[in-house]
Amino acid sequence: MAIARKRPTMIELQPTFCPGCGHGVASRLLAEVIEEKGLLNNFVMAMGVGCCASMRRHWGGEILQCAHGRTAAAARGLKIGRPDTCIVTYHGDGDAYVIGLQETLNAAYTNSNITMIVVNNTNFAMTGGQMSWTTLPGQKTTTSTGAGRQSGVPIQVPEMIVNSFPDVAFVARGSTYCAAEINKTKKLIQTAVDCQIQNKGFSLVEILCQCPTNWGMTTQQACNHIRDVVTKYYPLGILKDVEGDGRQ
Ligand SMILES: Cc1ncc(C[n+]2csc(CCOP(=O)(O)OP(=O)(O)O)c2C)c(N)n1
Ligand code: SF4
Repeated sequence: MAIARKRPTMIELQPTFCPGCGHGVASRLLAEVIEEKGLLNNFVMAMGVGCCASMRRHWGGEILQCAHGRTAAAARGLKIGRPDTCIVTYHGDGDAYVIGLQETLNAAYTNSNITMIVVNNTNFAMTGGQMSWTTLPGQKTTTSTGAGRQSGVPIQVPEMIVNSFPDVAFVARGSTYCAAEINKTKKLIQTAVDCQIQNKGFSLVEILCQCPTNWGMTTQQACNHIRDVVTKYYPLGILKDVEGDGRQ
């Protein structure tokens, strides 16, 4: 028998992501974690520009809509002004790792006490599926047609952060491709938010999400693609936990 899960308070209306999109799952996990931790009235989402921006229509919590790529910098400023408020960025890989790479690295470099949630769907989805620095070798996009991406390597920002800035509190990668990984990803978000509440410093959870629309796949094909292909380039798991191993 299916178990009905209560809709999180912050998701006030039906989301308008494409059917099967991983954003719907990732953002719901964040909404569940914030509510379960009793932070509903002490939380601001610093939102990037991308498909996430459609959340302004259905998300009932406080949102700071940031300029494209400036999300981590805006979140840092917000945290300085409201140090007791839980500040979480929510954006895509284009926002956080391409146009906003400097802002993201600077937040990690300064070990800012914010949490970043980055949806990695290996393309600039909202603008029609252009190639991103996260695009896989051979992946076809609207700007890498024919044989697909032929040069460059997919950028691994979480790995870059833990290798460059070892003081950060928590960095991990999850996915929305199946129920088991969704449950694990929720625990990653819980831990990241805990780090911020306990003033332990910078935390980031990258979430590999399906984009059936721009990948030209069904939802099931897109989920299988993450499991079989995308995770080979972006391994799942915890890359850094200030508390050491064994917390999850
Ligand atoms: C300064 C600026 N440059 C470019 C754009 C156009 N733009 C809007 S969203 C977007 C890409 C979003 O991709 P991503 O952050 O990966 O999020 P996704 O839509 O894939 O979830 C781009 C290039 C913009 N709005 N502002
Ligand atoms: S274009 Fe892709 S990322 Fe954007 S809402 Fe649709 S499926 Fe989701």
